Amino acid sequence: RVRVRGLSIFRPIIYGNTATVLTPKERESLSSPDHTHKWTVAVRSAASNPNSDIVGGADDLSYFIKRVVFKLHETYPNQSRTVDKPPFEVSETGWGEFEIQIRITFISESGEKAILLYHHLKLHPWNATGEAEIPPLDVAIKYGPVHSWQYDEIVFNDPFQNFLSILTAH
Ligand code: SLL
Repeated sequence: RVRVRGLSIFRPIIYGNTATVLTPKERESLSSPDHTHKWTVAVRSAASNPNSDIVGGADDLSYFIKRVVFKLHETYPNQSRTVDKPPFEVSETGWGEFEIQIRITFISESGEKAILLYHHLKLHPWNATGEAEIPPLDVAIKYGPVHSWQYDEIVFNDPFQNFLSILTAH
């Protein structure tokens, strides 16, 4: 296997979460009555796909990502959630914010080590004063969904020739 020395190639991603307050009906249907929010944590492409009407996020990362493992808070059953195909995301309900560990494993052709990202699951809206005060649920509902996303670039230095071909062919 031949490396292309001196070359760097990157793929833009976004990772983070959206969260919504559960409606009283939704709370009733749960086995955990203390849960207040539903949320989705995800890793998506930040590149827009020219073949799609949807800009950003519509792109499939599985041509170079083999697996994403989301490690949730220990209060969750099956704390480590493995996702082997897109969309690389986990949806859950809960009551609290916590740090999510995101491990991204690349296709074997890459010869690359897995990378670790950390995302603070955000449930509560930021207020204008920047105070970390949790609003009452009826107020939070009026704010609407909370979005917390980060842009990042996965950089591959001196990539293997065949991995480079896979990346650029896409
Ligand atoms: C906090 N340090 O105290 C954080 C921990 C844990 C959140 C938050 C659900 C667990 C379940 C859940 O929301 N855990 O499945 O019951 O705020």
